[in-house]
Amino acid sequence: MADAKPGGKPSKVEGIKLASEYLRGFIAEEAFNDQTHIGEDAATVLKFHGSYQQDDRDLRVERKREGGEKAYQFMVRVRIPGGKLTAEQYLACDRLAQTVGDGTLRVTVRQEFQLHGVLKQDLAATIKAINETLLSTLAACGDVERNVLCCPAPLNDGIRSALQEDVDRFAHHFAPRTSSYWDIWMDGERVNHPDIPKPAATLVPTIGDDPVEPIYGKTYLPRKFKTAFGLPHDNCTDALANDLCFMAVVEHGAIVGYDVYTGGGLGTTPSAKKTFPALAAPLTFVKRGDVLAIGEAVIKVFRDFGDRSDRKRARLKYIIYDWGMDAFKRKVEEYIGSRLPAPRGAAPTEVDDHLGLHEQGDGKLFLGVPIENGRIKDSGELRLASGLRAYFERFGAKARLTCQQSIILADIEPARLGEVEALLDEFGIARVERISTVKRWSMACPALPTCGLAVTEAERALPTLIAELETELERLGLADERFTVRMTGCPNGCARPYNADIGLVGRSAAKHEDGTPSAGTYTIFLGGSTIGDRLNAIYKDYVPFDQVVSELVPVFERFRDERESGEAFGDFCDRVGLCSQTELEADEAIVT
Ligand code: SRM
Ligand code: SF4
Repeated sequence: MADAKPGGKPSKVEGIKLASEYLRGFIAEEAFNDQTHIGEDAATVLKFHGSYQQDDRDLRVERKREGGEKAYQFMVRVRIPGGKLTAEQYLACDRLAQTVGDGTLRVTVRQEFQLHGVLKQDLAATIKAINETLLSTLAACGDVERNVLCCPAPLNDGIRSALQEDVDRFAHHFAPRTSSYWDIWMDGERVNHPDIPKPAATLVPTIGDDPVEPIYGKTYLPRKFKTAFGLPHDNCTDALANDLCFMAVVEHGAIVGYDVYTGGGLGTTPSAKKTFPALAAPLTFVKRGDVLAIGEAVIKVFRDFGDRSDRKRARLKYIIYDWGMDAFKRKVEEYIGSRLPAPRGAAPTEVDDHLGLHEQGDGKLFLGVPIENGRIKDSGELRLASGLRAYFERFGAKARLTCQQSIILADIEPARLGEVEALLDEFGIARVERISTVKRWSMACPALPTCGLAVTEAERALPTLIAELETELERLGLADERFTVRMTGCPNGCARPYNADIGLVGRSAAKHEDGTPSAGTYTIFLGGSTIGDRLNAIYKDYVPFDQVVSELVPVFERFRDERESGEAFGDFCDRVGLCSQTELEADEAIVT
């Protein structure tokens, strides 16, 4: 099988990529006219530039009734390798959120910011302003290497800085090299950007390589491609959920190389039995100096053998499933030109969300501040957006975004800690000690009203569910148990529900008896792990939102009564085999 290229007519998206002439076409014509929205082809290309065309789904019915068009708006994703930010960059993103966005900034599970609600007339100025602060939106979305994940803890332990160095090199190397991004949004001016490679003209492509995009070629990759760098003792990047994972091999306090894992990916379409979530599996070991070479080989195999006719099956995991890991490894060896050694056995053993106060190891402190579902906004007493703005304005220190949708305030001088604490208190910002364990380890994707693929609520519904869980867990004496609860508005898996202890995946849109929309029904998955190294399985399907907690309570009771000493919730569910179903019944989910 290893030489088989998937046949079939290339999908429509392949035609659009080719016709776009290195991501230039369609957008250049449509981004600057006075329409409120752009056509489908332009919207496809725009993703590579870091923006999705969306509409406010809360307004759909009303707009239709009034005979108007949809309330079009754009989501703009800011690419931030390893989630590293300066105060100026934070403030620039915040300013955009307040002036052209919907007043909120969204920290994503991949250490990026999303702006929501940007109108088309403001799109170009928004992208320009992001670049002027030396961040970018290029390749935050699209069929390319996405934002590269790194442990964000600003620890001077000799490990984190080496990891971040490798992540920066990797992100830089695999960023697209077309000049169209600069031509369209920056009047051709290429910002001296730390994360963006040199112009294609200065590269020397090897024979057969595309002159403009030596790694990707004219049609880029068959689908998105995700990479994470992880640490076995701190798998905070949830690295095995990625197409490509570099799991550090640490010896005598230093990274000597990485075990390379391939084939992770969580998206699934219940109507297509051929799709499934998967965790990455070990491929080989590489020294630090060889991460780009192995990355290129894996990405080029994906480029050349990924399914370009069926986007539902166009991820790397399906090549590996179809060929088997041995055949895949032989193909990667062919591309890299040498035999690959066996992996060294580095695997996740723990996870740290980096919340709370910690010493950095250089005399300074960092404070991980929880952000519920990643949404930075002012809401009643909790004035998170105003508080973080005031913090960055006053202290001017660096920050990091975590893969658990939270933020780390770095480089705090111990002498000013009291001042920092007082400022956060003034704005009602709770530290991790003041939130419940279940809230701390929960995440939801944005879902309604912005996500065009959502079938149910997630981010707007999870707080209600967490409040109910808090009450029940307290009653059962389980309030201190650590387990992950992750909720999504459809099966695409954005908040990584399939390797969580408890995954709640939007199943069908539901209505109240009076016809108004309700939060919908969910599939409950149980038995993943907090460290992200095991997939869960289906416990119950089509559970109405208001019955989710009552379905979970008997499981918590069994856990309390039957667990082995020290056993974690997900491990218990996995051991006792609570889940009988492994597949969802066919129901349509949408991929783009
Ligand atoms: Fe995702 C699509 C939000 C991480 C799997 N994802 C989308 C879109 C862009 C909807 C769309 O295509 O129209 C969502 C935008 C909603 C909105 O209104 O903002 C969206 N995904 C998110 C974010 C914001 C969720 C979050 O709560 O943080 C995450 C952005 C990460 C980033 O900064 O780049 C996000 N998405 C993920 C992850 C988790 C991860 O990468 O660690 C996954 C599962 C891992 C994987 O890729 O398999 C994920 N998103 C998907 C899929 C399914 C892909 C597949 O292979 O089938 C889609 C659908 C698609 O691509 O067509 C999707
Ligand atoms: Fe949208 Fe589904 Fe992703 Fe949630 S999981 S953001 S609903 S695509």
